[in-house]
Amino acid sequence: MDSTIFITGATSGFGEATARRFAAAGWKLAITGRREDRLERLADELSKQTEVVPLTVDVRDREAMAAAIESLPPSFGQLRALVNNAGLALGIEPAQACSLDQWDTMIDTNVKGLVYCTRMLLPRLIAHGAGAGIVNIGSVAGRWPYPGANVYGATKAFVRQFSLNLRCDLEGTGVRVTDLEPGLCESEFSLVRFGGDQARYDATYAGANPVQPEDIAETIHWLLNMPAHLNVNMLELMPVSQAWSGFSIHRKQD
Ligand code: NDP
Ligand code: 8X3
Repeated sequence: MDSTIFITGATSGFGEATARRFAAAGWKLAITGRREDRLERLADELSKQTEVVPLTVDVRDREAMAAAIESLPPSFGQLRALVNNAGLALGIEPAQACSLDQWDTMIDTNVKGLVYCTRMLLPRLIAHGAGAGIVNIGSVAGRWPYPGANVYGATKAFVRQFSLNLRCDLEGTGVRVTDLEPGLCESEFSLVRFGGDQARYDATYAGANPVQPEDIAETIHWLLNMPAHLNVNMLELMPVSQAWSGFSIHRKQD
């Protein structure tokens, strides 16, 4: 049987690199994103290698997601893999200075969008059975607190717990679930987070030799090609240049 993969957020960064990696490996792809021009361009390019179905859809729009999934051709009736990747961070201000609209957008995308895709695609993954897998893109921000991560980090903590809970519910189906938690990775993520500020983007990655989207794609490919009896529950991945600093202590001034 052909291998099929559904990747959300394939118009840039990890999702795009993952689409390229799996197309090169001969898997059939369903790819999503809101930016239709980019999605169509990628689909045209990868169609030379494999069957690609581009679905221009916002993961926050539950009805549109359902319609998009319903429109998949019969060859996607069974899915071997789902990569829940679409997501974003907006801002890095302290909670007391944050915009509630930005918090809504992160929760709607990173939490609600991810659970919509998962719930809607679970029957197709279960129909595949042994060897099928979900990779949810969490983050180090879901595990380690840092100033300004407030709601973004909390959405990724949700992703981790949801992934672990899915493992319990999917027992006996053969479907595996991994929460992949990257650290500093170079992608448009930081342009989005900093509202298009190129100088802040450059400063984020300067001299850090960050993880690249292709590294994430390779990791996802490895995860989804492990022997069918193995499940990597959580995987945290950082560049060697990144580590933790100590506790912060605010001291009274005399
Ligand atoms: P990019 O900004 O390069 O890619 C984000 C992707 O998500 C784009 O394809 C974008 O497509 C899509 N997306 C965003 N919002 C929506 C939406 N409402 N509906 C559909 N698609 C959406 O960032 P990355 O590749 O770095 O990020 C991918 C994932 O990895 C995110 O979940 C992010 O939180 C996570 N992550 C990133 C890290 C990093 O340092 N870069 C580290 C750890 C985790 P479009 O705009 O066309 O809709
Ligand atoms: C992205 C990694 O450290 O910028 O999830 O939050 S971080």
